[in-house]
Amino acid sequence: MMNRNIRLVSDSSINLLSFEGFDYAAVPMKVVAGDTEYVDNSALDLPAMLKGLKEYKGKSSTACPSVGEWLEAFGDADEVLGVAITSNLSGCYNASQVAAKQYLKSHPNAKVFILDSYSTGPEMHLILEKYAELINEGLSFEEIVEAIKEYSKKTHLMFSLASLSNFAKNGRISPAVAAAVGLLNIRIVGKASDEGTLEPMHKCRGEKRAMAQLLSCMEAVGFKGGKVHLCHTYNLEMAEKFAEMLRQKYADVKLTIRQNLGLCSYYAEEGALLVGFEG
Ligand code: X90
Repeated sequence: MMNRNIRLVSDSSINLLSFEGFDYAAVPMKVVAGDTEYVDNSALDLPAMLKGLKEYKGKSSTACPSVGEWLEAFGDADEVLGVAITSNLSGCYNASQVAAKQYLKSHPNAKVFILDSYSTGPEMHLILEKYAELINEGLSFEEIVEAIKEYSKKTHLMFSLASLSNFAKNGRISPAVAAAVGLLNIRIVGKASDEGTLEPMHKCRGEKRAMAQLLSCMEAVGFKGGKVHLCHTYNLEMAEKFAEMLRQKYADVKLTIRQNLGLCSYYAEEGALLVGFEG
């Protein structure tokens, strides 16, 4: 079989800087506090970013990758397959689409497909792994695109967050929703909605209750074990406890635990647990 020149791409909200066995590039998001720009790539010093944000008194914000950064990530590949953070919370996907059009002008024989995940973080990781599987099965570009669209209907993102303050400050949830959180020891358990926005489902007192609620919400959308990716922001303890809960109930569960990178750490904030899973 002819060796295909395929590049997998994503943005840094996927929380993966490398992807074993594949030619892969992640375009970096940015977190901005005054004159300081934190670029969400392998050089980011996450503890320094969180410390800097705590000390910064002004309004911090984020920025998505530019068209040029996407183009750079496409490299010189014949086939570009990717996944981007929800277009309803970020301009990232739009930039990828503009980049795709430009890329095809300079590479008329190439093919580019970037999926709008309507989600982020560990659900995007599941999508990336599915691309890898489909490529390894030897499917054509067009077959992969169809299969990935189908697969993404079965994947989910749920989370437990201790604060929604950066979401609110940046106008990415309504003030009414934000006002309902921020109380001591209250966790919001929610999901990425079908439209790719943050949808709170429950307010829980303490992590233990949040974890029980998370699991029952997962089961309500058809979770029966299988692949799960957990991403946390300085809360390895909760991630490990939740992993143990899943293993106790579902012997066949296949879990990974990783730390959120810059963008997800900024919005999900400290203590967060994000769960990507198949329904
Ligand atoms: O373009 C930009 O500046 C980036 C904006 C990103 C906004 C959303 C980040 C979400 C990070 C937080 C927890 C899960 C929420 C899921 C909602 C789909 C992760």
